[in-house]
Amino acid sequence: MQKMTCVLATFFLLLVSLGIAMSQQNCTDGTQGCFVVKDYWPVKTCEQACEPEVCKRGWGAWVSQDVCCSPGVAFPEGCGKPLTTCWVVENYAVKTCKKDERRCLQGYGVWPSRDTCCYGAFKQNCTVLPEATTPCFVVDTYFPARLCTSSLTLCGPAAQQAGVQSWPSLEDCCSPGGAFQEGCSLPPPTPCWVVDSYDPIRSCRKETGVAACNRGWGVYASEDVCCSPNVAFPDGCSVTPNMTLPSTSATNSTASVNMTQATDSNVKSTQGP
Ligand SMILES: *[C@@H]1O[C@H](CO)[C@@H](O)[C@H](O)[C@H]1NC(C)=O
Ligand SMILES: *[C@@H]1O[C@H](CO)[C@@H](O)[C@H](O)[C@H]1NC(C)=O
Ligand SMILES: *[C@@H]1O[C@H](CO)[C@@H](O)[C@H](O)[C@H]1NC(C)=O
Ligand SMILES: *[C@@H]1O[C@H](CO)[C@@H](O)[C@H](O)[C@H]1NC(C)=O
Ligand SMILES: CC(=O)N[C@H]1CO[C@H](CO)[C@@H](O)[C@@H]1O
Repeated sequence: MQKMTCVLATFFLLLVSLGIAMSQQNCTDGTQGCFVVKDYWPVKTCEQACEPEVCKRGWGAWVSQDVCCSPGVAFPEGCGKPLTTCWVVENYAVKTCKKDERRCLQGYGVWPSRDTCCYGAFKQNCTVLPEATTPCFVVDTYFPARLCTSSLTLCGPAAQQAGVQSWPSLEDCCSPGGAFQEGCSLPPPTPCWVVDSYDPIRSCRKETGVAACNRGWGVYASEDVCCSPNVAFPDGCSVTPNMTLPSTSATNSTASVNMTQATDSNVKSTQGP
């Protein structure tokens, strides 16, 4: 019986480790490559690298994701996990917090629950304000976009006494000299485009995460913008957006891309937000 359990356990372990191995892409040379620091901020993460010059450089490269992410290896406290629910201060004057998943990657002033936000920011529970019947409009975010939002809790006399500024309409809140000197700005687009890889191919990919699109850096409104020279890369993407994976060259897995320069002169080079 014990032997049976042991065999089963071994089999299970094998399946699990196989599952873990399978979830990792092999490099083109068939190995797992190595694992290196991806991000220090706001969330500490590791990622796979395949380039021999990276894996053989003798520092900052580890054999597996688990090793790279262990406490004391790449980071003193190990890899971090991005928050999935995020609470931020709604208003400092009246001491309120609100849930806002756009801010999960902001990296500061973000808490995983209402209580941690209230006690973290104000050292006491948040104020509960009576709700108004008609909404007013208040500052939503300053960064990465200047936005107003409607509120039912920040309109009443208690909020006004605490110094909260509110406007009767979105237009009033957003017009220059309203909530912001320059007026509101456009919200970060979602989905957005971000750098997919730097090397060996410079490319951008679509990102649908609302938190990633609102992180305030390295986020572009379209693939054309992301791939234009001097936006994400000094020379632009290696492959022009419309010419990705022509079916004839897809048979070579080690695709050496023979379209090094995005030569479009009419690519819109409007800066991303
Ligand atoms: C990855 O490489 C390992 C050996 O290093 C091999 O056993 C496995 O089949 C490969 N996986 C894929 C998906 O190619
Ligand atoms: C803080 O206030 C909220 C709402 O009134 C309540 O649900 C929560 O339990 C309070 N937290 C603590 C730690 O008392
Ligand atoms: C090229 O891209 C534009 C917009 O990104 C798209 O409308 C068009 O259909 C694409 N053309 C081809 C041939 O894929
Ligand atoms: C790229 O394509 C051109 C012609 O289109 C060819 O002459 C050249 O040898 C190619 N370069 C590589 C590295 O395949
Ligand atoms: C660029 C490249 O790797 N070309 C290779 C594509 O695959 C054929 C055989 O399938 C090779 O002969 C080419 O050298």
